[in-house]
Amino acid sequence: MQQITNHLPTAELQALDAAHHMHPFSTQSELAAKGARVITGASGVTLRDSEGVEILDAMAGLWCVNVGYGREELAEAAARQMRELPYYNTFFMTTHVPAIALSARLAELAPGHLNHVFYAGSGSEANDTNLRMVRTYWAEMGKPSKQIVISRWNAYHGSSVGSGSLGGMKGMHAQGGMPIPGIEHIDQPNWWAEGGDMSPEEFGLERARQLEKKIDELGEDNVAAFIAEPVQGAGGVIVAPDTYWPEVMRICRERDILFIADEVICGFGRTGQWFGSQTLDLAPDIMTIAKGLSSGYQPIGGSIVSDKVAEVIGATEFNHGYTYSGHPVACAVALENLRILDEEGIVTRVREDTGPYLKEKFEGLMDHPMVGEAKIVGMMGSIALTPDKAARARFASDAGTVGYMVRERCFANNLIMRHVGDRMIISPPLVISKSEIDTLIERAWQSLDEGMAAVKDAGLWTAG
Ligand code: PXG
Repeated sequence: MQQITNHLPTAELQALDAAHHMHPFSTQSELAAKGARVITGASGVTLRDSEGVEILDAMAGLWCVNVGYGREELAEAAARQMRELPYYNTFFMTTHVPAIALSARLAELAPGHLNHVFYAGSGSEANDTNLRMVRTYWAEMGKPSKQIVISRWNAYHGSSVGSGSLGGMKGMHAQGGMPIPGIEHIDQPNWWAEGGDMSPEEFGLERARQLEKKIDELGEDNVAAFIAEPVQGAGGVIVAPDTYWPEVMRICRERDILFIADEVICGFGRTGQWFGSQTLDLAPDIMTIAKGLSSGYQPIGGSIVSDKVAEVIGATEFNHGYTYSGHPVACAVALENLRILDEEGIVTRVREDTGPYLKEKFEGLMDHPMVGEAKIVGMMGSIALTPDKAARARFASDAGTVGYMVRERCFANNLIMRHVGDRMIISPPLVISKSEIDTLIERAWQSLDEGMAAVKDAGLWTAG
């Protein structure tokens, strides 16, 4: 068998990758022709590729490496736990110390009434758990007709059949028989793109009241829950107008439906508090967690469940669980990650120091002629690209054409900044320093300049 190491030439690694590795959310033939970028190492906020190039990772991997790359303590925690107890399950009346300790710590960190954790291996699995849990809750409450879950278009809740159905990505729904029955979608609170002549405040109320209308249309007796990300992440970092969430909370309360806050991106300091629900003053019955829970060092997700729901679910046998629910190594790493976030004051620093600094610099991108709006909460932000700021115009080309061109310039300038359609998004490691923030903004500005020139050269600088 061939030894495959970092020392092979990049082209050889790329050829092997294209021949045998099927990539998520990719067009394999395109990737094979172009060659994937091979990442070989990382430290802090910086990635290194197989050509020795250093790249500022303003996406924290996939929104998850909150404490940054290269933390020895996390490697140690994993090694220690692997030696002591590499695996045991939490089925059949057994438990182990890492799962106990992590659950107790999460109950301390989560808002008051959320004290119970059901583990999964990922955010997708956790949302599958949630779908079954809220339906089981209402069945056990003697209201078995309350089965429908309402979500939002353009939401991302995962890629399994259940969680992908909960999500509102039409491109995903077009493949493989999604959405499954019993899931309904309402519009997202994206004022810049969809607000028309309404003020942001009016628009926020209009979008929130779509939830009320949808519940009325379906009948309150048929609706189990509403699921939403506090700040929509993969949908383009969409921050709702201030009027939106208080109205949504009123509706959930009055209509007696459960609220699931998907904190997979917003959790663990991303918004400047432990959870996005705290930043936005939400009252979830269940929170979905993953990503920043372990800073991505181990695959782990879960649901933090309220006393109210846990009591009802706990009275019956919940026929659900995964081999890796509460995996001891993942739990040990997550616990150590939470210690680092806490003891090093990382969450507080995002809220009080580096977050406000990033906000000021990031909002400065509004001075660029191609940027129509800049939105940022803690350390997740987005800018809308436009050929005409005053009109909040979109480009005439297919959504994503211009965004992709700017992203290519970011790549060339050693900055990982993604595009979602024609919005550019960032979500850097929470440990990013002020001077690294300066570098991020400089590279972003340069990429916008170059991207704008490329768009004009291609004859695409027209409003649609
Ligand atoms: N909920 C939210 C809010 C997410 O962002 C999931 C659930 C699913 O988690 P897992 O661990 O199953 O991936 C996510 C994941 C992107 C991108 O392109 C975002 C995610 C995953 C993959 C790509 O921004 N978010």
